[in-house]
Amino acid sequence: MKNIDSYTHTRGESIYVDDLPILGGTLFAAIFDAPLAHGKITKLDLTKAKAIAGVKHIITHKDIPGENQIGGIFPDEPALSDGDIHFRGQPIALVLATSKKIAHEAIKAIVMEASELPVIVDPREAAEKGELIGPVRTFKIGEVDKAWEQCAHIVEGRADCNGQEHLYIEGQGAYAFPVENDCIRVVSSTQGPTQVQRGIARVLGLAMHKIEVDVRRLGGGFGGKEDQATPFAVLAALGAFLSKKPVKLILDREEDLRMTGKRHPYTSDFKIGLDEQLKIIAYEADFYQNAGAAADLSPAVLERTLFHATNAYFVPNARLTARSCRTNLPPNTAFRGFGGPQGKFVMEAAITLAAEQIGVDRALIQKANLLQDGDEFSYGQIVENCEALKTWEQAAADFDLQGMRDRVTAFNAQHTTLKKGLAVMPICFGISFTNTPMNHARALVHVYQDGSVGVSTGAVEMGQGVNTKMLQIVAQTFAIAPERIKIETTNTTRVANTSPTAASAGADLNGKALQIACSAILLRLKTFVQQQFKLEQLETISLHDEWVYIDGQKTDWSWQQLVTNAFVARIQLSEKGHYATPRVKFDKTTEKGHPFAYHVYGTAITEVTVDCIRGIYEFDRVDIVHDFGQSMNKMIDKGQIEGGLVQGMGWVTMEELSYNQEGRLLSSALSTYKVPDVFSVPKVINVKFLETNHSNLAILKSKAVGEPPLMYGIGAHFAITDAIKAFNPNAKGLLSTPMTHERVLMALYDSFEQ
Ligand code: MTE
Ligand code: LUZ
Ligand code: MOS
Repeated sequence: MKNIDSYTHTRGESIYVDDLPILGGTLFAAIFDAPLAHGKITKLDLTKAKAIAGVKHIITHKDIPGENQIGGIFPDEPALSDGDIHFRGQPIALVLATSKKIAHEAIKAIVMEASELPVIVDPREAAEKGELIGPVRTFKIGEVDKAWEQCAHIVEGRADCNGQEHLYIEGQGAYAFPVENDCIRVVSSTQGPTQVQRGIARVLGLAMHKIEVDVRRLGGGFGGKEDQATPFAVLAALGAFLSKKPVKLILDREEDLRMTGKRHPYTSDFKIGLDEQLKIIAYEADFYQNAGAAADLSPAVLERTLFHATNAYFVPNARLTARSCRTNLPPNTAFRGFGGPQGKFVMEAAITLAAEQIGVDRALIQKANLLQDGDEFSYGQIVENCEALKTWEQAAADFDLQGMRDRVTAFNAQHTTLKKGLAVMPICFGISFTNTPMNHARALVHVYQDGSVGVSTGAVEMGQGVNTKMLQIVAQTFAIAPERIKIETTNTTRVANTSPTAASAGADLNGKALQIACSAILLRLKTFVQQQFKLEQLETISLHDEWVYIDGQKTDWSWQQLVTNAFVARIQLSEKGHYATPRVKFDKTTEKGHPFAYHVYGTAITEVTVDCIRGIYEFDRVDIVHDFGQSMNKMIDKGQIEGGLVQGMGWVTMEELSYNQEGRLLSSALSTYKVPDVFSVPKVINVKFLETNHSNLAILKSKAVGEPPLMYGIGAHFAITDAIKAFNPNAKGLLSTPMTHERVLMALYDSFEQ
């Protein structure tokens, strides 16, 4: 089945926040944001700005009727600065004007003076100064201190990861409408409608039921709108509440780049020990997360770094320590993988360094240590239904890994200035919010008297196809045509208390709730048929292709007839469903538990050709075997693999997020921040479906697919460094991302001897 949005997308008819018809009286908002990274405001003069014709209001923290606070995990982030500045781009004042242009003119007319304080941008410096957010977390398994004695090989090193800009096509934005009795209705580009509702209620000092949040779809979120859509929706709502007019706030690209947080950069130290058989015996890692100026989701991201720090490998003795470090950058936030990629990268770096020192192919170490059923993760969960080795072996066989390696070696022997590199990248990603209480969802189904169906869930469509999957669940349960089903907007008055659509769990959680609701209606309808046809057993009734069957025989009741008759018989045709993931639990005091419903596995093989004169490279191919379970939509799921892969490749290759020592974003436009385009994606991407049929907690056994493929992209880094080593065995600095052309060129000629 096609993505149900494909028709309106390709015709340009899909509606985003900025496409909503403008209501009369609407005011346009713009944010005056901090021009320095750390300091105290000594003067804020709004007179000149207020005098501009068309400027209606300028709102500061003093105008906030409720609490000036938008922090989620910790209350450490004001909606508007109360005098202290902690990062460049921090919102200070909100201008409301009759046009966006006038609002931006007014921003320039605001006069501010501030005393400057020292700026920290480096997480290690922050840690030294005690600038930590939340507790230091440590996951432990085995006895790492004793285990070093059993190791034949021990290597130590440092690996750094850069941040990453989300670059959703639709920027942050919201449109807020005042409603009678001090209520607010907001259309927001958010992954978390309830987060937005709660944030607005808090800042306006209102009960949550006074706030309605509505989401049609997002032009991409990638985690960037899990928490960080909230501040902008809050500001729009604040404007609407105070002005009693509709208020529209849409960030321009450069504002969005400057004001919002990104993937967390990390710097990490590692030590790994292996025995003669290349088994990993011990692993120690210390992660320093660059959290930016406020907690946002950083503590949760930090936790997931620890969960995934050993990637798809069994490590019997490990000590993994992570600190969230407060710096003067915009608060960093969720980004596809949610700290997992940063954890996995360090493990891959450690294996690479070990392979180099021992003098073996790194793939030998990787394969020798893949997880197997019965192994234990550092957090206490036991490995079940493991597909690590299966995806590896199928990838190696189907794509002829040995043949590829031989061709690369032969190519490198024949060429001096062109070198090829190869890397295998296995992944293992846990599905569930690691914060157990978030793992539940609701759905609401109305069957209308003409047999058509309206569906609401807590899932937010952001391009990942979750609405199509929701529709498939309804179509399958009722055995009716897709045309009969409409997926409504995600709205807090229809489905309350939603978790954000995140952690790749949107389809599982909301799909299961939806299945429960649909099954209840179906049972009611079947019971009605049983009574009408005077049947002994309910089990003899089934629905196929819009018809009711009894004992396999078609009746003269169509779906539509059934619904109409049931309605006349006063049968309830609406239902809600609630689903809470069973089994999951995690105890933060012991750092042990069973946090994930299940894990997703896969293996990617990446081949690259590096031009060793210029430092540029091309990806010849990426071959993937991915564990989909029983994919419920192969086209959508394949798209998720391709998109995730390329996004991950961008992170480790060309996307260079750059802040200077004053905390100013240097890569502040798309002329200086490069993302993969049609010329830089791999020339060939093969995706093979490993189909498994375990009973698991995935919706219709179709495993979550959103985030895991991003981590295949890490293979691009190690394919490039493999090629560099073929040209210059002395090359250094290969354990940090991103491998931009400049950095490749420098590595190629680093201590170059020939
Ligand atoms: N795919 C598209 N096209 N756009 C997105 O914004 N977000 C990713 C992933 N795939 C995203 C995407 C992220 S970060 C997550 S958590 C999942 O989709 C969320 O959706 P799901 O839970 O329905 O998989
Ligand atoms: N968000 C969150 C996430 O709040 N908790 C998680 O565990 C998570 N994992 C991935 C992405 N977003
Ligand atoms: Mo995705 S980072 O869980 O929004």
